[in-house]
Amino acid sequence: TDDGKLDIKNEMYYCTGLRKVHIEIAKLGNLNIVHCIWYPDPEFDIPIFGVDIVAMKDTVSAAITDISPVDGLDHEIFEDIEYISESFYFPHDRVLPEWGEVFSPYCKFARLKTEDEQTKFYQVVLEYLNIYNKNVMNAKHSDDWVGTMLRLDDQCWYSTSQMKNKKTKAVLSAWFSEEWADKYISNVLFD
Ligand code: BLA
Repeated sequence: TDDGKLDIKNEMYYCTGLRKVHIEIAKLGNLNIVHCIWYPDPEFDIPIFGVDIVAMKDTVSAAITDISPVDGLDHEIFEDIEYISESFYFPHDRVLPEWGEVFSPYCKFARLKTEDEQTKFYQVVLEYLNIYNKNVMNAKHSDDWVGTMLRLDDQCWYSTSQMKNKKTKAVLSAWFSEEWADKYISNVLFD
């Protein structure tokens, strides 16, 4: 809007191995939000990459990043990020809600109070992304339809779990109709 209270930008891409690369930058009143999910093509053995940052003025109340499994944790990528995960410590770690069991054990979820903590979060995202990108580059198309079905199933589970986060809808329906918010959540954010 012209008064600068509401601003939502969406970018979407795709490439071999990824069916949807989505980044959203939103300003909803006092809230600044970065929402980002990279959804794999289930015919490739690639997990889901995600970041969410929710900030009010200078404080980041929620910063979360993860490489989330689509067919269990038995994938070489998790060996690589375990090492990275252990090298980052956030002083104001937050506890995941129950639906957060979709995330991997290497999910980082924290409140960021200082610029130092923000820089560290930026670094962990970058390191996760470097590993993730290598995995996408090297991934081969799989003819194993059973594996494809399992990975598709877990992508659905990821999205339905994310939809259990009442905070997403609460924020959107403060600015849009409930019907619009529901459609946006199920078609754009977590399809
Ligand atoms: C939390 N998500 C939140 C919060 C808000 C939103 C307002 C509460 C902040 C807080 O607890 O401090 C809202 N997030 C949004 C909105 C959009 C958004 C409106 O992206 C988009 C328009 N959420 C995601 C993704 C992840 C995610 C991609 O969209 C993870 C990869 C996670 N958000 C997530 C989690 C919480 C959260 C785990 C905390 C929920 C809780 O503590 O109950």
